[in-house]
Amino acid sequence: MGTRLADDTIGRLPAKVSQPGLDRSTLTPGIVHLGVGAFHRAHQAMYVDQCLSAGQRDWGIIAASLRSPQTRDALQPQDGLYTLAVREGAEERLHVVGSILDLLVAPENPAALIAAMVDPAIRIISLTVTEKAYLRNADGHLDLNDPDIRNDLSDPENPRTIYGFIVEALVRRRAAGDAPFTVLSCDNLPANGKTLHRLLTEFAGQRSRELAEFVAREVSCPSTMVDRIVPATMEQDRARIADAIGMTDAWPVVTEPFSDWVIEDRFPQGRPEWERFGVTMVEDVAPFEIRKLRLLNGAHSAIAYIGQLLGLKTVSDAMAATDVRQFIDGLWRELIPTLPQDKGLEPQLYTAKLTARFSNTALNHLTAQIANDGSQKLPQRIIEAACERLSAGASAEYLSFVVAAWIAALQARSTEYAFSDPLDSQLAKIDFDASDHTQTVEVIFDTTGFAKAAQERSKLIQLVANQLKTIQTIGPKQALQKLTGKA
Ligand code: CS2
Repeated sequence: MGTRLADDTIGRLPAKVSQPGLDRSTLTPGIVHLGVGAFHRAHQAMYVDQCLSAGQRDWGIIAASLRSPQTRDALQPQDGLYTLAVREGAEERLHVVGSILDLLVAPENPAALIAAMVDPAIRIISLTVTEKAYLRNADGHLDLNDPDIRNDLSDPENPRTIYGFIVEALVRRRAAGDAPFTVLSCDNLPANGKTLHRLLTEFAGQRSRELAEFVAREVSCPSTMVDRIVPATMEQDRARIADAIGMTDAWPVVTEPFSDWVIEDRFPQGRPEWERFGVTMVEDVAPFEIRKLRLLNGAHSAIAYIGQLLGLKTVSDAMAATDVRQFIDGLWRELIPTLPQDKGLEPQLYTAKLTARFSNTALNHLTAQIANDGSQKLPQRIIEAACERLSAGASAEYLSFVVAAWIAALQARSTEYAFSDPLDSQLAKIDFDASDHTQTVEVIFDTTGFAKAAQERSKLIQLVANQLKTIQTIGPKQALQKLTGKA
């Protein structure tokens, strides 16, 4: 084994690799982060790294995984250090991030994670756990039938879910006379803070009414819009980065130059001075969030499912295909009028930038990666906008095509699933080959809860069924051309 990135080797990094300008032994934790995936490490951990380097030394991160030990195993021997590779075209800028001070693996030792969260020095619990970890049922409420939620209610000292950990830590802080931490969801959910606050309150209400009232009243959950494209790290990235830094890094992270973070400024226990490093602190994040969820994430999902159907491996491959590119322009034409007006959102400028970001060939962002968890993503990215348009008497051809492409891509998956969905076991029971497309789509809407309470539900089902029929009859490429040819 050659040299490995760590505190005692960091001094040997070549000058072209930037690194935290600080003595890490003087840092103390102020944040516990749940979900230590690549996204957290390319985004929030980078902003905190800048704050620490600027002397805000008490905001270090204790990063916990709620599932696998992989990240801890890779980063603990490196003292939490890792390389962030910012790539565009032939250019790659390397920076070693030093804001993660410790790593925990919740299933191995839930008590250690609770203890970390109870420490009064911790003032923020942040989360990137993906949509599915919010464990909502088809009605959008907390899924009380979920076995992990049931576990957390019957055995609060050994939780498994975000709710179990957060609420147990809040109970203990309260008993010790310590103020609650702020809970900051950094996931792509609509009104993520508000939604998390409601679900936390529902969970607490299962323990006692009084606890629910306490959570509702005392726990601040600011909403936030997070934006940075972070593909999964590949073997070739590890090899290239090791070469460039002259030592091994078991888990570097690759990302794009663009990064954006808009946060509602409600942190009763304080926060890092993020605004010094390009973060926008606002009163209401909703307009920024809806623009991003629909224009960026909605287009991403479209590219993912169409890409899967057409055998296009990466987002930039898809953007280079004229039909797909035209489709995305058409999708944006449907989505833009659904955004709040007069908020300075500049959707034309925004989509022009997205076109450039999606076309970044250095990212190798796999369509299969984005295709995961469609049942959790499509409501806020596509379905809600489709219903709004239908209710206003407008067309929703592109939007309904995305849902049909998802269904067709689910059907086209081989047994070794290229992508997965938390509802896979229920989706597997559906007969995708049934001749009655409307019925198939209806069952899928029932299973996922899509458009459950919307008046436009049956209209949308009909549109999706028509698109699905076209895709199945003439093939995805022709179906796409038929649609974009009309525009
Ligand atoms: C993507 C997002 O995988 C996905 O669902 O749409 O992870 C996307 O890359 C980020 O939200 C960009 O900020």
